[in-house]
Amino acid sequence: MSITKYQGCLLGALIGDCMGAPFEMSYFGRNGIKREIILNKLSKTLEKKESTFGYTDDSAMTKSVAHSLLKNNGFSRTDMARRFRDDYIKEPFRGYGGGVVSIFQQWNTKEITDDNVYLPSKHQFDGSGSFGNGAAMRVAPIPLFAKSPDQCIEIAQRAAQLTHYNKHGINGAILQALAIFHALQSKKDNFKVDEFLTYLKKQMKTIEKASKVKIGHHKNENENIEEYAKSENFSYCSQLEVIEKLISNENTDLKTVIEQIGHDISAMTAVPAAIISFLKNIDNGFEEVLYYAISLGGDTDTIASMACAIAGAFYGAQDIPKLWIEKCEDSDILVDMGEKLYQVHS
Ligand code: R7I
Ligand code: MG
Ligand code: MG
Ligand code: MG
Repeated sequence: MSITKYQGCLLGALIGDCMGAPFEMSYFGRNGIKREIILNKLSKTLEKKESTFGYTDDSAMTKSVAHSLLKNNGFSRTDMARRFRDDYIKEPFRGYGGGVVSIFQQWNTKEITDDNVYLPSKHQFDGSGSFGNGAAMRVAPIPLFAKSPDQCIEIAQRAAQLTHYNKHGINGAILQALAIFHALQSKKDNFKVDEFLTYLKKQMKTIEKASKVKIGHHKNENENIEEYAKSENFSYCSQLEVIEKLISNENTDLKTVIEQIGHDISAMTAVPAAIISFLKNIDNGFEEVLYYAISLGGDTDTIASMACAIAGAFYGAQDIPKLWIEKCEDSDILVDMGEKLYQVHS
């Protein structure tokens, strides 16, 4: 594996977040966002010398995960939690999810220990845990650090549970981690979409066999987040089957993808939306993955971040436009972290 795949993955996560954020939630329609609108809005920042794209919670937490893994040479639940909390306190304006902030506040009332660190996340949403996409959105450094799929699954699960104790919140993070792990190992010239999906389905089948999930009936201010009710019967395996079906027809339009997969702040819709954005554009390159992910609308920063993290791990940093990298806040830090995560394996 080359270093540029590691750097490409983290740069992808950053760029998707930074360039997707200007569209987040503003176009929640079921028809997606038109390409001209996306190009037009992005070009304003890309063309103006002094303008840059700032990142949101997605990248803030991705950086915390990477720092923590590198510093501890592995997963430390207390260290990662402290970094999440401290980074939030330093920069609370990054657009964090509505529920997760209360976990940071609880961690701030007493010392975080091995015994108490998981308590706040277990109590979220009336004890059902959060199924927001926040554990998946920050997972990219884990598959870069892991030496095997099993280690990747194990760390993704424990890291997710710090804030998302819901089965779907956790399993969404595992699925995103495995998609990156597989993309990192893959070669551009012999990648097979069906093998990728078969691999993910096989892994998720085992993982999803675990305990039943309870869904809390938390009232949402945003009425457009419509997918939650479906979640009693939900499985990632069935989402992967829908992806397989949608991919097999070249003419599948945006509206159908949005209707059948979803695009909101739940892990259940956002992770599959990211995976289909990558797969549908596998022959078109990194830039097209970003445009497609944004065009789905909804939770654009997170879907684009996750799609581009997979794409960056697949293509490598050399396939990402230099200007895009330069325009995104702290891209030099992500490049450096990619190098350090690469060195873990040498
Ligand atoms: O998952 P999380 O970190 O949010 C990430 C999202 C990304 O789009 C970021 O870009 C940022 O904008 O936020 O934060 P959580 O607060 O755990 O979950 C996000 C939202 O999902 C919550 O505020 C709830 O609206 C919803 N949600 C639930 N609703 C009902 N019942 C999560 N879990 C539940 C639930 O069990
Ligand atoms: Mg965000
Ligand atoms: Mg947000
Ligand atoms: Mg988001």
